[in-house]
Amino acid sequence: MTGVNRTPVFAVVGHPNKGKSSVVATLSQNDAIAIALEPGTTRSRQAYPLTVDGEVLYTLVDTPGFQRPRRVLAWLEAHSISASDRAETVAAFVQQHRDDPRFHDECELLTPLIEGAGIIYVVDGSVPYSAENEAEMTILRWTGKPNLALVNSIGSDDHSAAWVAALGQFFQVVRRFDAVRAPFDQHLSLLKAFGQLEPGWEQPLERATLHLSQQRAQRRKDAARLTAQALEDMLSRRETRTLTANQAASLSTETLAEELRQLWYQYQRQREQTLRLAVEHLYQHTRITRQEAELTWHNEHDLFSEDSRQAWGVSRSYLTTAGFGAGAVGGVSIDALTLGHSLGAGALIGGLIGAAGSFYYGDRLTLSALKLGDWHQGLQTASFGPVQDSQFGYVVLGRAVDHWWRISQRNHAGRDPLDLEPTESHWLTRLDRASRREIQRAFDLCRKKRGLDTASRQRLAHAIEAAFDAYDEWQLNSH
Ligand SMILES: Nc1nc2c(ncn2[C@@H]2O[C@H](COP(=O)(O)OP(=O)(O)OP(=O)(O)O)[C@@H](O)[C@H]2O)c(=O)[nH]1
Ligand SMILES: [Mg+2]
Repeated sequence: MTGVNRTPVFAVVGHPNKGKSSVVATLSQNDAIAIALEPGTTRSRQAYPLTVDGEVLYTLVDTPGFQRPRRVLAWLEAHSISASDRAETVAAFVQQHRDDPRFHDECELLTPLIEGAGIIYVVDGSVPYSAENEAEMTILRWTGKPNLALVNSIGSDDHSAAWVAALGQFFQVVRRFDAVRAPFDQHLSLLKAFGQLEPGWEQPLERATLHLSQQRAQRRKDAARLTAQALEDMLSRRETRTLTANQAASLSTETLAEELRQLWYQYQRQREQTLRLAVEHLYQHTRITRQEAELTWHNEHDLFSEDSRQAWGVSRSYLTTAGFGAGAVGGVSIDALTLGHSLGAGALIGGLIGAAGSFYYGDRLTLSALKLGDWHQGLQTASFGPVQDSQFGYVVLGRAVDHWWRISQRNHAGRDPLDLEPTESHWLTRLDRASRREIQRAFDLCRKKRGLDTASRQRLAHAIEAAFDAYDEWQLNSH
Protein backbone atom coordinates (compact mmCIF):
# COMPACT_ATOMS: atom_id res chain seq x y z
CA MET A 1 0.00 0.00 0.00
CA THR A 2 1.04 3.56 -0.46
CA GLY A 3 2.12 5.24 2.71
CA VAL A 4 1.72 8.90 3.62
CA ASN A 5 5.37 9.67 2.91
CA ARG A 6 5.67 7.87 -0.40
CA THR A 7 5.74 10.11 -3.43
CA PRO A 8 2.82 9.33 -5.70
CA VAL A 9 3.48 7.10 -8.70
CA PHE A 10 1.07 6.85 -11.62
CA ALA A 11 1.17 4.23 -14.31
CA VAL A 12 -0.25 5.52 -17.57
CA VAL A 13 -1.95 2.59 -19.27
CA GLY A 14 -4.35 1.80 -22.10
CA HIS A 15 -4.63 0.54 -25.62
CA PRO A 16 -1.62 0.92 -27.96
CA ASN A 17 -1.28 4.30 -29.67
CA LYS A 18 -3.85 6.27 -27.70
CA GLY A 19 -1.56 8.96 -26.36
CA LYS A 20 -0.19 7.34 -23.20
CA SER A 21 3.36 8.55 -23.79
CA SER A 22 1.97 11.98 -24.66
CA VAL A 23 0.23 12.17 -21.28
CA VAL A 24 3.45 11.07 -19.56
CA ALA A 25 5.51 13.67 -21.44
CA THR A 26 3.12 16.48 -20.55
CA LEU A 27 2.70 15.63 -16.89
CA SER A 28 6.40 14.90 -16.32
CA GLN A 29 7.52 17.91 -18.43
CA ASN A 30 9.81 15.68 -20.41
CA ASP A 31 10.09 16.32 -24.13
CA ALA A 32 12.50 13.44 -24.74
CA ILE A 33 9.87 10.70 -24.46
CA ALA A 34 9.23 8.75 -27.66
CA ILE A 35 5.86 9.64 -29.16
CA ALA A 36 4.96 8.34 -32.59
CA LEU A 37 2.17 7.50 -35.01
CA GLU A 38 3.02 3.79 -35.00
CA PRO A 39 1.35 1.58 -32.40
CA GLY A 40 3.88 -0.19 -30.22
CA THR A 41 6.24 2.76 -29.85
CA THR A 42 6.64 2.11 -26.14
CA ARG A 43 7.94 -1.42 -25.57
CA SER A 44 8.82 -1.48 -21.89
CA ARG A 45 7.83 0.38 -18.77
CA GLN A 46 9.83 3.43 -17.90
CA ALA A 47 9.57 5.76 -14.90
CA TYR A 48 9.75 9.54 -15.37
CA PRO A 49 10.01 11.52 -12.15
CA LEU A 50 8.95 15.16 -12.05
CA THR A 51 11.53 17.06 -10.05
CA VAL A 52 11.36 20.62 -8.77
CA ASP A 53 14.43 21.99 -6.98
CA GLY A 54 15.88 18.51 -6.66
CA GLU A 55 12.76 17.08 -5.03
CA VAL A 56 10.73 14.38 -6.75
CA LEU A 57 7.09 15.48 -6.56
CA TYR A 58 5.60 12.50 -8.35
CA THR A 59 6.52 9.89 -10.92
CA LEU A 60 4.81 8.88 -14.13
CA VAL A 61 5.40 5.41 -15.52
CA ASP A 62 5.03 5.02 -19.28
CA THR A 63 3.93 1.56 -20.37
CA PRO A 64 3.24 -0.44 -23.54
CA GLY A 65 -0.43 -0.93 -24.49
CA PHE A 66 -2.58 -4.01 -23.79
CA GLN A 67 -2.13 -6.67 -26.49
CA ARG A 68 -4.21 -9.65 -25.29
CA PRO A 69 -6.55 -8.32 -22.63
CA ARG A 70 -9.27 -10.98 -23.18
CA ARG A 71 -6.81 -13.82 -22.70
CA VAL A 72 -5.47 -12.23 -19.58
CA LEU A 73 -8.95 -11.70 -18.21
CA ALA A 74 -9.88 -15.32 -18.98
CA TRP A 75 -6.82 -16.47 -17.03
CA LEU A 76 -7.69 -14.20 -14.11
CA GLU A 77 -11.29 -15.41 -14.00
CA ALA A 78 -10.15 -19.01 -14.10
CA HIS A 79 -7.76 -18.48 -11.20
CA SER A 80 -9.80 -16.28 -8.90
CA ILE A 81 -11.96 -17.79 -6.23
CA SER A 82 -13.69 -14.70 -4.93
CA ALA A 83 -13.69 -10.92 -5.34
CA SER A 84 -11.40 -10.65 -2.31
CA ASP A 85 -8.42 -12.24 -4.07
CA ARG A 86 -8.50 -10.30 -7.31
CA ALA A 87 -5.46 -8.10 -6.69
CA GLU A 88 -3.41 -11.16 -5.73
CA THR A 89 -4.64 -13.01 -8.81
CA VAL A 90 -3.33 -10.18 -10.99
CA ALA A 91 0.03 -10.38 -9.19
CA ALA A 92 0.04 -14.15 -9.69
CA PHE A 93 -0.59 -13.69 -13.40
CA VAL A 94 2.45 -11.45 -13.76
CA GLN A 95 4.53 -13.80 -11.62
CA GLN A 96 3.73 -16.74 -13.88
CA HIS A 97 3.99 -14.98 -17.23
CA ARG A 98 6.98 -12.73 -16.70
CA ASP A 99 9.02 -14.66 -19.28
CA ASP A 100 6.16 -15.44 -21.62
CA PRO A 101 6.62 -13.34 -24.78
CA ARG A 102 2.88 -13.45 -25.54
CA PHE A 103 2.17 -11.44 -22.40
CA HIS A 104 5.28 -9.30 -22.33
CA ASP A 105 3.35 -6.03 -22.70
CA GLU A 106 0.71 -6.94 -20.10
CA CYS A 107 3.41 -7.90 -17.58
CA GLU A 108 5.21 -4.61 -18.22
CA LEU A 109 2.11 -2.52 -17.69
CA LEU A 110 0.76 -4.44 -14.70
CA THR A 111 4.04 -4.52 -12.78
CA PRO A 112 4.01 -0.87 -11.65
CA LEU A 113 0.41 -1.32 -10.52
CA ILE A 114 1.33 -4.35 -8.43
CA GLU A 115 4.15 -2.24 -6.96
CA GLY A 116 1.67 0.41 -5.81
CA ALA A 117 1.19 2.87 -8.66
CA GLY A 118 -2.15 4.55 -9.28
CA ILE A 119 -3.85 4.12 -12.65
CA ILE A 120 -4.19 6.75 -15.35
CA TYR A 121 -6.14 5.08 -18.13
CA VAL A 122 -5.95 6.84 -21.50
CA VAL A 123 -8.43 6.49 -24.36
CA ASP A 124 -8.85 8.33 -27.64
CA GLY A 125 -12.14 10.24 -27.61
CA SER A 126 -11.97 10.94 -31.33
CA VAL A 127 -12.84 7.32 -32.23
CA PRO A 128 -16.15 5.64 -31.32
CA TYR A 129 -16.41 3.81 -28.02
CA SER A 130 -15.83 0.11 -28.35
CA ALA A 131 -16.70 -2.65 -25.90
CA GLU A 132 -13.32 -4.19 -26.77
CA ASN A 133 -11.86 -1.97 -24.08
CA GLU A 134 -13.98 -3.61 -21.40
CA ALA A 135 -11.60 -6.53 -20.87
CA GLU A 136 -8.68 -4.20 -20.13
CA MET A 137 -10.81 -1.93 -17.98
CA THR A 138 -11.93 -4.97 -15.99
CA ILE A 139 -8.35 -6.12 -15.49
CA LEU A 140 -7.42 -2.67 -14.22
CA ARG A 141 -10.36 -2.69 -11.82
CA TRP A 142 -9.14 -6.03 -10.50
CA THR A 143 -5.87 -4.45 -9.41
CA GLY A 144 -7.84 -2.40 -6.85
CA LYS A 145 -5.63 0.65 -7.32
CA PRO A 146 -6.84 4.28 -7.23
CA ASN A 147 -7.79 5.13 -10.76
CA LEU A 148 -8.63 7.91 -13.11
CA ALA A 149 -9.49 7.84 -16.81
CA LEU A 150 -8.52 10.47 -19.35
CA VAL A 151 -10.29 11.03 -22.63
CA ASN A 152 -7.58 12.31 -24.95
CA SER A 153 -8.36 13.44 -28.50
CA ILE A 154 -5.98 12.47 -31.24
CA GLY A 155 -8.27 13.11 -34.21
CA SER A 156 -10.93 15.73 -34.88
CA ASP A 157 -14.13 13.68 -34.39
CA ASP A 158 -15.73 13.85 -30.99
CA HIS A 159 -17.08 10.68 -29.42
CA SER A 160 -16.08 11.70 -25.96
CA ALA A 161 -19.59 11.70 -24.45
CA ALA A 162 -19.97 7.94 -25.06
CA TRP A 163 -16.51 7.35 -23.65
CA VAL A 164 -17.21 9.40 -20.55
CA ALA A 165 -20.41 7.42 -19.91
CA ALA A 166 -18.70 4.04 -20.34
CA LEU A 167 -15.57 4.95 -18.40
CA GLY A 168 -17.75 6.14 -15.53
CA GLN A 169 -18.72 2.50 -15.00
CA PHE A 170 -15.11 1.49 -14.39
CA PHE A 171 -13.17 4.47 -13.04
CA GLN A 172 -13.45 6.70 -10.00
CA VAL A 173 -12.81 9.90 -11.94
CA VAL A 174 -13.16 10.60 -15.66
CA ARG A 175 -11.71 13.71 -17.28
CA ARG A 176 -11.29 15.11 -20.74
CA PHE A 177 -7.61 15.89 -21.15
CA ASP A 178 -5.89 16.75 -24.38
CA ALA A 179 -2.27 15.72 -23.89
CA VAL A 180 -0.98 18.14 -26.50
CA ARG A 181 -3.16 21.16 -25.80
CA ALA A 182 -4.30 20.95 -22.17
CA PRO A 183 -3.38 24.20 -20.41
CA PHE A 184 -1.30 24.21 -17.26
CA ASP A 185 -4.32 24.70 -14.97
CA GLN A 186 -5.68 21.38 -16.16
CA HIS A 187 -2.46 19.62 -15.22
CA LEU A 188 -2.84 20.94 -11.70
CA SER A 189 -6.50 20.06 -11.45
CA LEU A 190 -5.71 16.51 -12.55
CA LEU A 191 -3.17 16.15 -9.75
CA LYS A 192 -5.66 17.53 -7.25
CA ALA A 193 -8.29 15.06 -8.44
CA PHE A 194 -5.85 12.23 -7.84
CA GLY A 195 -5.19 13.51 -4.35
CA GLN A 196 -8.87 12.99 -3.60
CA LEU A 197 -8.68 9.33 -4.59
CA GLU A 198 -5.90 8.22 -2.31
CA PRO A 199 -5.76 9.77 1.18
CA GLY A 200 -2.01 9.19 1.45
CA TRP A 201 -1.44 11.19 -1.71
CA GLU A 202 -3.54 14.21 -0.90
CA GLN A 203 -0.77 16.03 0.94
CA PRO A 204 2.09 15.26 -1.48
CA LEU A 205 -0.07 16.20 -4.44
CA GLU A 206 -1.14 19.47 -2.80
CA ARG A 207 2.53 20.15 -2.34
CA ALA A 208 3.24 19.22 -5.93
CA THR A 209 0.65 21.64 -7.29
CA LEU A 210 2.00 24.40 -5.06
CA HIS A 211 5.58 23.77 -6.21
CA LEU A 212 4.56 23.62 -9.85
CA SER A 213 2.68 26.91 -9.58
CA GLN A 214 5.64 28.57 -7.91
CA GLN A 215 7.98 27.16 -10.50
CA ARG A 216 5.79 28.56 -13.24
CA ALA A 217 5.77 32.01 -11.67
CA GLN A 218 9.56 31.86 -11.27
CA ARG A 219 10.04 30.82 -14.89
CA ARG A 220 8.03 33.82 -15.99
CA LYS A 221 10.24 36.13 -13.94
CA ASP A 222 13.39 34.46 -15.23
CA ALA A 223 12.20 34.69 -18.82
CA ALA A 224 11.61 38.44 -18.38
CA ARG A 225 15.09 38.85 -16.93
CA LEU A 226 16.66 36.93 -19.81
CA THR A 227 14.70 39.01 -22.31
CA ALA A 228 15.79 42.26 -20.64
CA GLN A 229 19.41 41.16 -20.82
CA ALA A 230 19.11 40.27 -24.49
CA LEU A 231 17.49 43.61 -25.32
CA GLU A 232 20.24 45.44 -23.48
CA ASP A 233 22.93 43.51 -25.35
CA MET A 234 21.30 44.01 -28.72
CA LEU A 235 20.44 47.68 -28.34
CA SER A 236 23.84 48.60 -26.94
CA ARG A 237 25.80 46.64 -29.49
CA ARG A 238 28.62 48.38 -31.24
CA GLU A 239 31.08 46.76 -33.61
CA THR A 240 34.58 48.13 -33.77
CA ARG A 241 37.69 47.51 -35.77
CA THR A 242 41.14 48.92 -35.14
CA LEU A 243 43.02 49.90 -38.28
CA THR A 244 46.66 50.49 -39.02
CA ALA A 245 47.57 53.35 -41.33
CA ASN A 246 48.07 50.88 -44.18
CA GLN A 247 44.71 49.29 -43.65
CA ALA A 248 43.00 52.64 -43.38
CA ALA A 249 44.54 53.65 -46.67
CA SER A 250 43.65 50.48 -48.51
CA LEU A 251 40.13 49.97 -47.19
CA SER A 252 37.33 52.02 -48.63
CA THR A 253 34.84 53.35 -46.14
CA GLU A 254 32.17 51.39 -47.99
CA THR A 255 34.02 48.14 -47.44
CA LEU A 256 34.66 48.95 -43.83
CA ALA A 257 31.07 49.97 -43.19
CA GLU A 258 29.79 46.85 -44.87
CA GLU A 259 32.12 44.63 -42.91
CA LEU A 260 31.10 46.11 -39.57
CA ARG A 261 27.45 46.18 -40.54
CA GLN A 262 27.59 42.47 -41.33
CA LEU A 263 29.22 41.74 -38.00
CA TRP A 264 26.66 43.83 -36.16
CA TYR A 265 23.83 42.14 -37.93
CA GLN A 266 25.24 38.67 -37.34
CA TYR A 267 25.53 39.50 -33.65
CA GLN A 268 21.88 40.57 -33.45
CA ARG A 269 20.70 37.36 -35.05
CA GLN A 270 22.81 35.15 -32.85
CA ARG A 271 21.86 37.01 -29.71
CA GLU A 272 18.19 36.56 -30.50
CA GLN A 273 18.74 32.84 -31.03
CA THR A 274 20.62 32.56 -27.74
CA LEU A 275 17.65 34.13 -25.98
CA ARG A 276 15.27 31.70 -27.68
CA LEU A 277 17.29 28.72 -26.48
CA ALA A 278 17.63 30.08 -22.96
CA VAL A 279 13.86 30.58 -22.65
CA GLU A 280 13.19 27.13 -24.07
CA HIS A 281 15.57 25.51 -21.60
CA LEU A 282 13.98 27.42 -18.76
CA TYR A 283 10.72 25.64 -19.59
CA GLN A 284 12.48 22.30 -20.08
CA HIS A 285 12.05 22.29 -23.83
CA THR A 286 15.29 21.01 -25.24
CA ARG A 287 14.54 19.79 -28.73
CA ILE A 288 12.30 22.32 -30.39
CA THR A 289 12.54 23.04 -34.06
CA ARG A 290 11.37 26.52 -34.95
CA GLN A 291 9.73 27.84 -38.04
CA GLU A 292 10.47 31.50 -38.20
CA ALA A 293 11.36 34.15 -40.66
CA GLU A 294 15.10 34.41 -40.32
CA LEU A 295 16.43 37.84 -39.75
CA THR A 296 17.83 38.82 -43.07
CA TRP A 297 18.65 42.34 -44.00
CA HIS A 298 16.89 42.69 -47.32
CA ASN A 299 14.19 40.15 -46.82
CA GLU A 300 10.67 41.47 -46.72
CA HIS A 301 10.29 39.79 -43.34
CA ASP A 302 13.31 41.69 -42.29
CA LEU A 303 13.47 42.72 -38.71
CA PHE A 304 13.75 46.30 -39.82
CA SER A 305 11.22 46.42 -42.61
CA GLU A 306 8.00 48.36 -42.42
CA ASP A 307 6.09 45.09 -42.88
CA SER A 308 7.48 43.46 -39.82
CA ARG A 309 7.14 46.55 -37.71
CA GLN A 310 3.49 46.74 -38.56
CA ALA A 311 3.04 43.06 -37.94
CA TRP A 312 4.46 43.51 -34.49
CA GLY A 313 2.24 46.43 -33.70
CA VAL A 314 4.94 49.04 -33.59
CA SER A 315 4.07 51.35 -36.43
CA ARG A 316 5.44 54.85 -36.09
CA SER A 317 2.08 56.53 -35.66
CA TYR A 318 1.19 53.97 -33.05
CA LEU A 319 4.30 54.71 -31.05
CA THR A 320 3.62 58.44 -31.27
CA THR A 321 0.11 58.11 -29.97
CA ALA A 322 0.60 55.36 -27.45
CA GLY A 323 2.60 57.37 -25.01
CA PHE A 324 6.04 56.01 -25.68
CA GLY A 325 7.36 59.53 -25.81
CA ALA A 326 9.21 61.45 -28.44
CA GLY A 327 12.31 59.30 -28.07
CA ALA A 328 10.52 56.38 -29.63
CA VAL A 329 9.99 58.13 -32.92
CA GLY A 330 12.83 60.61 -33.07
CA GLY A 331 15.16 60.11 -35.95
CA VAL A 332 13.08 57.49 -37.58
CA SER A 333 13.22 58.99 -41.01
CA ILE A 334 16.92 59.58 -40.96
CA ASP A 335 19.68 57.11 -40.34
CA ALA A 336 18.67 54.19 -38.23
CA LEU A 337 22.19 53.66 -37.10
CA THR A 338 24.32 56.68 -36.51
CA LEU A 339 27.63 57.20 -34.94
CA GLY A 340 27.30 55.99 -31.44
CA HIS A 341 29.78 57.31 -29.04
CA SER A 342 32.94 59.29 -29.41
CA LEU A 343 36.26 57.60 -29.00
CA GLY A 344 38.70 59.93 -27.40
CA ALA A 345 39.08 63.63 -27.97
CA GLY A 346 38.15 65.07 -31.30
CA ALA A 347 36.07 62.14 -32.38
CA LEU A 348 33.93 62.39 -35.43
CA ILE A 349 36.95 63.00 -37.53
CA GLY A 350 35.65 60.66 -40.08
CA GLY A 351 32.32 62.26 -39.53
CA LEU A 352 29.13 60.44 -40.08
CA ILE A 353 29.75 58.64 -43.26
CA GLY A 354 26.67 57.28 -44.82
CA ALA A 355 28.91 55.08 -46.86
CA ALA A 356 26.26 53.09 -48.59
CA GLY A 357 23.55 55.67 -48.28
CA SER A 358 21.14 56.43 -45.51
CA PHE A 359 18.58 53.99 -44.33
CA TYR A 360 15.00 54.81 -45.21
CA TYR A 361 12.34 52.45 -44.04
CA GLY A 362 10.24 52.94 -47.11
CA ASP A 363 12.87 52.09 -49.70
CA ARG A 364 14.73 49.60 -47.63
CA LEU A 365 18.02 51.03 -48.65
CA THR A 366 20.97 49.44 -47.03
CA LEU A 367 21.72 51.05 -43.80
CA SER A 368 25.13 52.09 -42.97
CA ALA A 369 26.69 54.44 -40.55
CA LEU A 370 30.31 54.29 -39.75
CA LYS A 371 32.29 56.30 -37.35
CA LEU A 372 36.04 56.73 -37.51
CA GLY A 373 37.91 57.74 -34.40
CA ASP A 374 41.10 59.75 -33.88
CA TRP A 375 44.48 58.39 -34.78
CA HIS A 376 46.16 57.16 -31.65
CA GLN A 377 49.70 55.72 -31.70
CA GLY A 378 49.35 54.94 -35.36
CA LEU A 379 45.97 53.24 -35.02
CA GLN A 380 42.46 54.31 -35.78
CA THR A 381 39.24 52.75 -34.55
CA ALA A 382 36.22 52.41 -36.75
CA SER A 383 32.88 51.72 -35.09
CA PHE A 384 29.36 50.85 -36.07
CA GLY A 385 26.36 51.11 -33.75
CA PRO A 386 24.56 51.13 -31.42
CA VAL A 387 21.26 51.25 -33.24
CA GLN A 388 19.69 54.69 -32.89
CA ASP A 389 16.12 53.77 -33.65
CA SER A 390 14.13 52.46 -30.68
CA GLN A 391 11.70 50.75 -33.00
CA PHE A 392 14.35 48.13 -33.47
CA GLY A 393 13.96 47.40 -29.75
CA TYR A 394 10.18 47.09 -30.03
CA VAL A 395 10.49 44.66 -32.89
CA VAL A 396 12.94 42.50 -30.94
CA LEU A 397 10.71 42.76 -27.85
CA GLY A 398 7.63 41.77 -29.86
CA ARG A 399 9.35 38.73 -31.29
CA ALA A 400 10.71 37.73 -27.89
CA VAL A 401 7.37 38.05 -26.10
CA ASP A 402 5.62 35.99 -28.76
CA HIS A 403 8.26 33.27 -28.54
CA TRP A 404 8.09 33.24 -24.74
CA TRP A 405 4.31 32.93 -24.85
CA ARG A 406 4.37 29.99 -27.23
CA ILE A 407 6.99 28.21 -25.14
CA SER A 408 5.19 28.85 -21.87
CA GLN A 409 2.00 27.38 -23.36
CA ARG A 410 3.64 24.42 -24.98
CA ASN A 411 3.16 20.97 -23.49
CA HIS A 412 6.05 18.56 -23.49
CA ALA A 413 4.03 16.16 -25.63
CA GLY A 414 4.17 18.68 -28.49
CA ARG A 415 6.26 17.40 -31.38
CA ASP A 416 5.23 19.87 -34.07
CA PRO A 417 7.69 22.57 -35.04
CA LEU A 418 7.14 25.83 -33.20
CA ASP A 419 5.49 28.25 -35.59
CA LEU A 420 6.70 31.79 -35.05
CA GLU A 421 5.15 33.48 -38.04
CA PRO A 422 4.30 37.06 -37.10
CA THR A 423 0.75 37.70 -36.02
CA GLU A 424 -1.12 40.88 -36.87
CA SER A 425 -1.20 42.45 -33.49
CA HIS A 426 -1.45 45.56 -31.46
CA TRP A 427 -1.08 43.88 -28.15
CA LEU A 428 1.27 46.59 -26.88
CA THR A 429 -1.73 48.89 -26.47
CA ARG A 430 -2.65 46.75 -23.48
CA LEU A 431 0.59 47.57 -21.75
CA ASP A 432 0.26 50.17 -19.02
CA ARG A 433 1.82 53.56 -19.51
CA ALA A 434 4.38 53.25 -16.71
CA SER A 435 5.78 50.04 -18.21
CA ARG A 436 5.93 51.59 -21.66
CA ARG A 437 7.90 54.52 -20.32
CA GLU A 438 10.22 52.17 -18.48
CA ILE A 439 10.91 50.25 -21.66
CA GLN A 440 11.52 53.40 -23.67
CA ARG A 441 13.79 54.74 -20.97
CA ALA A 442 15.85 51.55 -21.00
CA PHE A 443 16.12 51.64 -24.79
CA ASP A 444 17.37 55.24 -24.63
CA LEU A 445 19.94 54.33 -22.00
CA CYS A 446 21.23 51.42 -24.04
CA ARG A 447 21.72 53.71 -26.99
CA LYS A 448 23.29 56.57 -25.11
CA LYS A 449 25.21 54.85 -22.35
CA ARG A 450 25.61 51.54 -24.10
CA GLY A 451 24.29 49.63 -21.13
CA LEU A 452 22.06 49.66 -18.08
CA ASP A 453 22.83 49.91 -14.40
CA THR A 454 21.45 47.23 -12.09
CA ALA A 455 18.38 49.20 -11.06
CA SER A 456 17.41 50.10 -14.65
CA ARG A 457 17.93 46.51 -15.70
CA GLN A 458 15.57 45.32 -12.98
CA ARG A 459 12.97 47.89 -13.95
CA LEU A 460 13.19 46.79 -17.55
CA ALA A 461 12.71 43.15 -16.53
CA HIS A 462 9.71 44.20 -14.51
CA ALA A 463 8.21 46.10 -17.44
CA ILE A 464 8.79 43.04 -19.63
CA GLU A 465 6.81 40.95 -17.16
CA ALA A 466 4.01 43.45 -17.61
CA ALA A 467 4.43 43.00 -21.37
CA PHE A 468 4.04 39.23 -20.86
CA ASP A 469 0.79 39.91 -19.01
CA ALA A 470 -0.42 42.21 -21.76
CA TYR A 471 0.36 39.61 -24.40
CA ASP A 472 -1.30 36.87 -22.37
CA GLU A 473 -4.43 38.92 -22.05
CA TRP A 474 -4.41 39.85 -25.72
CA GLN A 475 -4.10 36.18 -26.73
CA LEU A 476 -6.87 35.23 -24.34
CA ASN A 477 -9.25 37.80 -25.81
CA SER A 478 -8.41 37.29 -29.44
CA HIS A 479 -9.04 33.53 -29.61
N1 LIG B 1 -3.48 15.95 -31.90
C1 LIG B 1 -3.15 15.16 -30.89
N2 LIG B 1 -2.39 14.09 -31.15
C2 LIG B 1 -2.05 13.29 -30.13
C3 LIG B 1 -2.46 13.56 -28.80
N3 LIG B 1 -2.00 12.58 -28.01
C4 LIG B 1 -1.32 11.75 -28.81
N4 LIG B 1 -1.33 12.17 -30.09
C5 LIG B 1 -0.70 11.53 -31.23
O1 LIG B 1 -1.04 10.17 -31.23
C6 LIG B 1 0.07 9.34 -31.59
C7 LIG B 1 0.34 8.31 -30.50
O2 LIG B 1 0.74 8.99 -29.34
P1 LIG B 1 1.65 8.27 -28.22
O3 LIG B 1 1.68 9.18 -27.06
O4 LIG B 1 2.92 7.79 -28.80
O5 LIG B 1 0.69 7.03 -27.90
P2 LIG B 1 0.98 5.75 -27.00
O6 LIG B 1 -0.32 5.36 -26.41
O7 LIG B 1 2.10 6.00 -26.06
O8 LIG B 1 1.43 4.71 -28.10
P3 LIG B 1 2.23 3.33 -27.92
O9 LIG B 1 3.44 3.60 -27.09
O10 LIG B 1 2.57 2.95 -29.32
O11 LIG B 1 1.28 2.38 -27.27
C8 LIG B 1 1.22 10.28 -31.81
O12 LIG B 1 1.34 10.54 -33.19
C9 LIG B 1 0.81 11.52 -31.07
O13 LIG B 1 1.39 12.70 -31.62
C10 LIG B 1 -3.28 14.71 -28.57
O14 LIG B 1 -3.68 15.03 -27.45
N5 LIG B 1 -3.57 15.47 -29.64
MG1 LIG C 1 3.90 5.08 -25.89
